[in-house]
Amino acid sequence: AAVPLSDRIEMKRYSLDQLSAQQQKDLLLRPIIDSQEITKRVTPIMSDVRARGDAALTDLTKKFDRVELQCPTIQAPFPEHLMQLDPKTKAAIDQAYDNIYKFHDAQMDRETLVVETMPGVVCSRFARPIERVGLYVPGGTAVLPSTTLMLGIPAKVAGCSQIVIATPPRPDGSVVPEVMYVAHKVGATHILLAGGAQAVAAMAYGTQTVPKVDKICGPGNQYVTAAKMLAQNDTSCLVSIDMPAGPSEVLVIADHTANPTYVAADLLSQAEHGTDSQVVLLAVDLTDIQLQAIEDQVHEQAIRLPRVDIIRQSIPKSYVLRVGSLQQAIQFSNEYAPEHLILHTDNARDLVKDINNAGSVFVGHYSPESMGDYASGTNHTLPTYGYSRMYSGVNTLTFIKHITSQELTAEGLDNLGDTVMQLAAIEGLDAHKNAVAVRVADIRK
Ligand code: HSO
Ligand code: ZN
Repeated sequence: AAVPLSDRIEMKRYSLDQLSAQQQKDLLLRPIIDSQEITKRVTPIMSDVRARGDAALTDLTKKFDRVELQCPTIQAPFPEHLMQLDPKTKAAIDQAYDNIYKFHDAQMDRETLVVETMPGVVCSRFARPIERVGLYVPGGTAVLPSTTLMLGIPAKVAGCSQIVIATPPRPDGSVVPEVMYVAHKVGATHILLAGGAQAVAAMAYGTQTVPKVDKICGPGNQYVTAAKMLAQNDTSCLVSIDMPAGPSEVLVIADHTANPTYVAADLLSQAEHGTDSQVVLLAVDLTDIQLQAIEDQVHEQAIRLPRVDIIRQSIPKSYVLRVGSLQQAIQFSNEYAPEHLILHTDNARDLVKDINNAGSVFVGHYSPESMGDYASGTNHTLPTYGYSRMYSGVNTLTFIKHITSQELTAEGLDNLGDTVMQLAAIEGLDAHKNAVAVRVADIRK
């Protein structure tokens, strides 16, 4: 049946060859975030938690989440009756866990790197876990046990000894049982029942019941992101973060081999995340009829989705860009630097070598983003907002740092001593030079 045009859920349409250079650049931009305004609101929240600890946390949770808690934290071992799941859900979580664990475990570098740069000069590098980490699992419009998996598994694999999982409480003050089950599986030590900037502050500064952490990871809204950035800049709490975060995004490249139903389904799976989700379709040399088929599918599928109201806002902000060739598509995609890139093209695998910027790539017609979002093994905490230019998604390295070491023999010191003394002299740092000289004098006696 024909749908009234006014109600049609439609992306904007552009053609690359009809856009000026400036217009093309504008399409690469993400919505501007007014960070000053957000910082203004987040700063007092963080100061309050820092000053009053748990008391501030319970007050803020009452104010923002309308939940009254006796205590904001639950310590492991978590009560089993709070993680009861139906068998199908449990089996699904267990399978996802196994795949994600397998892929992240394989990323571990457990060997010490040892290089003898010169005879008697041995340099090494070895990994150590970041001891205490805070994982932020958003609440909001969706329950996210998957994010608990994506953050918790690499932290566990890396060997972090203290894992705090922060998540907003449900209206009755309880933890989502799926999140509790995953927290148990990944060996979390604490669950912090709080969201927003107050949760970040609690983990950054520590409270009476929340241990202070060394690194805070995980996606969140603008307040959470601002709080993470503020904490990272505050040397008094000495905490780092995984990456800056913006709204979730997908860029889809589709050529004539693309199945319109699949393409539309993938676009909508991203568009349903939030009203600010970014969805881009690059239509490679598609006829009007082929493009129309995708757009029809977007509308037809969207109106049947429970989250259609979110999609009604995110899809009209999104766009289709018609391009003449695959090379143009890849070039645009590399400049856009999407969080997710899905390739609905012939021989999609051959394109991967040309992709330089993307959080995660979904290759070919049978690789929807949903698989990576939940269970294939890759991580879904990925750089957004164009940050895939320089950031990786969460992985085991997120929870590890490397230490280097060196050991020189007398022969090594003798071999390299003159070079170091020369360089120290050039820098006018005589104490440096002497540290070598006093030893070399003995060796060369
Ligand atoms: N696509 C989201 C992750 C997610 N999807 C969680 C479903 N649940 C951001 O990468
Ligand atoms: Zn998703």
